Amino acid sequence: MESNKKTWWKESVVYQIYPRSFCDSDGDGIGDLNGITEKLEYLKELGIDVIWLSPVYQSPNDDNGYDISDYQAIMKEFGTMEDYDCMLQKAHDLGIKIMMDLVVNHTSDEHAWFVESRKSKDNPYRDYYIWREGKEGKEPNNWGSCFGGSAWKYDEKTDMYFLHLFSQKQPDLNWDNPKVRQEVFDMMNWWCEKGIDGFRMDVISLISKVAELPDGEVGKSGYGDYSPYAANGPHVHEYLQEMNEKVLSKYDLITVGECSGVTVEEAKKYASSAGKELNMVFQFEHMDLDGGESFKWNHRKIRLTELKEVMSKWQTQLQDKAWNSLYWCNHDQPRIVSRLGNDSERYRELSAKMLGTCLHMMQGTPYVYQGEELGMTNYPFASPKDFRDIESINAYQELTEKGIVEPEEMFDFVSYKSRDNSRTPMQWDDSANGGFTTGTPWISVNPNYKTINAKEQMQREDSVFHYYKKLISLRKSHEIIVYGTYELLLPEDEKLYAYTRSLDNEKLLVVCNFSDEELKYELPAEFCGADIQILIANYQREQMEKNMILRPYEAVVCLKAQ
Ligand code: TEU
Repeated sequence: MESNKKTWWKESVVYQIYPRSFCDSDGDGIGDLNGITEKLEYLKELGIDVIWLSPVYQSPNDDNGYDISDYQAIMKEFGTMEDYDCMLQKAHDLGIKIMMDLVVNHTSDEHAWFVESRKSKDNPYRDYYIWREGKEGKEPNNWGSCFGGSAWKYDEKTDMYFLHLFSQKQPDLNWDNPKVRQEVFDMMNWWCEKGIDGFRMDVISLISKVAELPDGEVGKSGYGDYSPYAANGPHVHEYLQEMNEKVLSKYDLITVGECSGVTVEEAKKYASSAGKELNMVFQFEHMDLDGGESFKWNHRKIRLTELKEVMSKWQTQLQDKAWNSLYWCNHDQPRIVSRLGNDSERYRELSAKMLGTCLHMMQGTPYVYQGEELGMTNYPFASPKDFRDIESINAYQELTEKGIVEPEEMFDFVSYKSRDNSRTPMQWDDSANGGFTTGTPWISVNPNYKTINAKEQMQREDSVFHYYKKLISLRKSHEIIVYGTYELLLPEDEKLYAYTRSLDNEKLLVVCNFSDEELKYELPAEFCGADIQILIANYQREQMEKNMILRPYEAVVCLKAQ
């Protein structure tokens, strides 16, 4: 059956690198390509198959590289194209594939296309972007941008506005223009010819907007919501099928589309097993569970029952129809051990391992974000001046100035959810700056690097690092972890996440205690026999018992071969 087809990208584990914060080889305080090359052996040791590289292209860095001014050049701070080629070659020599970040919903306003586009109404590049006349001296519609304020910017030169769903320096490309699509496809082919192995597609669900650009429902910020008219828009599948035909289908690639606002039904189209668009999507439903009235800004904790419901929906409804991606972390999310686990000294490692277990035993392609394999934590921000991220800075300013949230409370919210939490430098060892740089880091290193760092964890058998290494290798030795069918147990339990996976004559049981309490757990009868093998556990555990006591944040996985 086509839908159950076995492929390498279903069996792979992906590791995301945020180059700015990974490893600095030249002491300028900013991570770079040579730094990545130096650390490839570390990743080999961890056992990952693919690196997703956040953008390394030329960029004025309004949004740390997600604002690209030249898709075929390397950002100066990161090195040169020769450095890139070296990194790619060495990765390939080690058997590691490279997945590039493709940011084509928008460019930088410093991209040559936009520089031309804004010159005049009849410039050949005018229609590369989305320009509109104002309405009665105001913006063309009420849409708010993701990073605060209006999604429109007035341009005096031609007395018109351009659309930017993200920052003012990230104008949206007009995908309805066939020339834009062709330019993007040519650029993608150029990278493929270089030998790269895949693409992670930034906000690809937003590329097709409803032509009339209608006003959206007004939220707390005072701006209208663009998503009903831009997310999973009218031609998105058509454009991706064209991309598949003109680029993707010609190479053996791994592709994942970042799809904010994607539903299971939409995902079945983007990532259908028929293979006409992408391999998989990043959905946001589990990450949005602790969202609130003012977007993501609050310190609500995710309820386990809700999390189980969402995860299980994706696991069961994509079965045989499409393929899942699995992630807790990326460069836009706070650290998972501080969010869903417990980052106290006592429970940090246990809960980090438990969370890794819960995710890595599911069906889909797992993504590990740099430092997740060490159980890295959120950053202890001391003042709003510590924020570096455009989203955090703008949100703090806008919501406090408008009196929507009190400054003290907003500081708490942003500290908890800021994207900067994941962007603090990778903690390599206990030397100055965690071994990330010999210079001054562009963003402060988390002071806990003296105890939480790669060097210490590589030397210690019971570390989070070694646990992740084992999770990754189990996936290689047990097909059931990749392909087994998922079934949730005890959906109403507020503290325990238990599920099974089944494949042919095998069955896997995954039990995770999400609380700091001891829990009683009655083992399903079929896992009570003597033939049960424990595959991995985060505490010492010799055997499964009928009446189990699960210790705080305990995780255990066992296998029954019939
Ligand atoms: O993120 C898109 C996206 O959905 C984010 O706006 C997300 O909602 C937000 O970061 C959560 O706080 C992608 C990139 O991953 C992000 O880093 C970029 O800033 C953004 O696109 C614009 O390119």
